[in-house]
Amino acid sequence: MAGTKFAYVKIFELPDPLLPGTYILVRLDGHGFHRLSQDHDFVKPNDERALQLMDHGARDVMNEFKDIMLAFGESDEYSFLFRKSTALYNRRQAKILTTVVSLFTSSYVFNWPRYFHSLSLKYPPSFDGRIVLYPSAKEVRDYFAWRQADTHINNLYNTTFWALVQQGGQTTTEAHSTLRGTVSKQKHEVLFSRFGINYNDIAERYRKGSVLVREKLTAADASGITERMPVEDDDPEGGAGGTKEVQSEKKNKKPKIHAQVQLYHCDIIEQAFWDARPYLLE
Ligand SMILES: Nc1nc2c(ncn2[C@@H]2O[C@H](COP(=O)(O)OP(=O)(O)OP(=O)(O)O)[C@@H](O)[C@H]2O)c(=O)[nH]1
Ligand SMILES: [Mg+2]
Repeated sequence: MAGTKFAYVKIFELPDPLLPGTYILVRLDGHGFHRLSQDHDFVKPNDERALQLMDHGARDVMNEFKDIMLAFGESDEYSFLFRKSTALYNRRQAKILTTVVSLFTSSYVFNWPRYFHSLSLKYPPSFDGRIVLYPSAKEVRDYFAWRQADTHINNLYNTTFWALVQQGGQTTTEAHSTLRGTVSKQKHEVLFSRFGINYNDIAERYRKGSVLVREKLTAADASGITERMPVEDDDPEGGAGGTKEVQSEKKNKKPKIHAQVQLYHCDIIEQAFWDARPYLLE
């Protein structure tokens, strides 16, 4: 079609490159999930099926885009961190954002029956998305700390709120007013003294959210891992080029390293998580 008198309209399509050498963070969030969760009888405060479906979508995204090093999910949102040197789609903003969000959404719909079985989707869900660029590792770490702190605050509130309603017989209005102005310690006390619930005994998935990490593992490491969803191996690391003999010599010397996407529900605010994985921010 090139060369037609209509082709000039192409000049209205402007480039939208993302600044080089910065961390690309994509965050998506379920659109209208307050209603969707009610319409599909999500368990309150946390629906294991819904959270696992979110994790599945995020894993599909990470298996497709190998430059995503880390993802964090809670409730109806997921954040993805690309390595700062990524050249994906020449760092075109719209292309990266729309492809990530649409792949996640189609995975959510595609895999829905795997988690919700005979409970069918009543209408098509959608997710919004945004890209934020971060200049240094500090902002990236603080971003993930912010999201995990949010998970904690929301989950403590929701757990106490629904205990008051479901076990304490309060109306939702009463539960809201019971909790108004309370600090975290008071919510812990309500949970323990009224309902015998020790907040720290609640599943880590709910307290800490989901952390998907592209881990570098030796075969020995990998065999010791117990919590794992079905994964695809990334391309094994190792030098390309050189003769076959040189390559096989290398293989004999170095343990074979695989990058695999692992799911954790661990602390990512503390230094230890990042110290153990310096490559995430390199
Ligand atoms: N019962 C239940 N509800 C959930 C769960 N996860 C998410 N939700 C619902 O999803 C909402 C997500 O919050 P928001 O993203 O602020 O609300 P939203 O309705 O999606 O609004 P927009 O994102 O602005 O479109 C929560 O407020 C809950 O109502 C879950 O595991 N169980
Ligand atoms: Mg939402």
